[in-house]
Amino acid sequence: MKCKITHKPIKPFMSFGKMPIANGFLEKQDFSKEYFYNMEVGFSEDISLLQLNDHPKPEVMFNENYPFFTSSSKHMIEHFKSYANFVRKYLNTNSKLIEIGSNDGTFLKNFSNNSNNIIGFEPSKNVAELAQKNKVPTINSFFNTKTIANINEYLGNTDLICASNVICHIPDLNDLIKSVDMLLSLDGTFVFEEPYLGSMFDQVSYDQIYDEHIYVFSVSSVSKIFERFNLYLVDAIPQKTHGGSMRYVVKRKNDKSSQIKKIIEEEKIKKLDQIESCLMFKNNCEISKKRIVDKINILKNQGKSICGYAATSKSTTILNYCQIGCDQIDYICDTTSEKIGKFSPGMHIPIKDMDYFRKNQTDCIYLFAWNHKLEILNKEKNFKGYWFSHVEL
Ligand code: DWN
Repeated sequence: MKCKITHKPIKPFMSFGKMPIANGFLEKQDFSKEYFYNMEVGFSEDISLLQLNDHPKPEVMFNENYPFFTSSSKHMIEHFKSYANFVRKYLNTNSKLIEIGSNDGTFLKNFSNNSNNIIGFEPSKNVAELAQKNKVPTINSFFNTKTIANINEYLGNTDLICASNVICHIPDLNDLIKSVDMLLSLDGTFVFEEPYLGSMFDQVSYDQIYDEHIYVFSVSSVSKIFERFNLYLVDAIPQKTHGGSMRYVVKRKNDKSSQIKKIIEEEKIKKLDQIESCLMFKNNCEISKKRIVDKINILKNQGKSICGYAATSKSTTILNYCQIGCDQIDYICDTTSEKIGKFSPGMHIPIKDMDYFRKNQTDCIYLFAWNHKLEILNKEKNFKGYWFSHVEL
């Protein structure tokens, strides 16, 4: 495999086996034509970046049927309000603002009184249409050097570009950074949040790795990547979202906060910038897999019934890597109408609505949306069964 940024050869350090499209929820009649790829990960020591080898084309993942809407979590709506308040300091009254991968407009809605100067780019048609319905100016396309040519007035004139859980989805990071460079004003700021490599390693939350997540970033990797383009990571602020994320602040001037230097030092101590930490992670994934498979087998041998809660993208990695299917899990409940009535990618577990969950309660629940545990356990406090997950709840 080749590093997607430097194009130098790197060796995969781990394979998760055959994987389907993480959000490819499907009907029974489509089982036989389901798409699979070999999910391998490698690490480029030059830029300290964990990355997928093979993955489906973006158009196969993000299209008119994309089944994830940011507003499906109340907690995330609140998070985006506070994120919007954080970035206001980079804007003045006439500033232009772009969001990359703006989904249903949850973040940009917080700037609705400035809607002449804001634009979201969202490649999934159904999701973009929902944002447009919510009166958030949205261009239904991928964000790249070609598509930004259509917003001439933003070139070199954009004070703020934001993204959340999106940059790791973009295969051609070189083109992405060129696009950011073409748009940003002289004192412009690029702020983005992504699941953090350090948190993934600490929790062994390997389900953060799937087709859409081509990269898992650290402060060291982001700093090295942007420097190649004369752009500089000037701040990094840890976030609690998605089981541990990092907010990155990038500017043209290299004026690093003391926090960055501290985090980079900590990453060096933990060897997050070297392959050693990946090899330890690989070992921990194998232990975690054995532990969860054994746990489920014990529950089943005791005659317990199990359902899954939230048909997350992440659950596709867990279910397929651990080969957990309908013999173990009766169904997965979820709030998303695009998933309900279909089957989970690869392992084909039926997806049911929340009404079904209330009427068909099982003894145990596998919480696949462990990253939303406070919100979900609070909402479901009447359910007296046993909650578990592969990460500590
Ligand atoms: O990066 C990504 C993140 C931000 O969102 C994308 N690649 C896709 C998606 O990943 P995910 O599916 O793992 O995200 P979540 O937010 O962990 O889970 C969302 C799913 O969980 C939706 O199908 C809705 C469901 N859900 C639910 O059924 N009840 C979520 C909550 C909070 C609930 O209460």
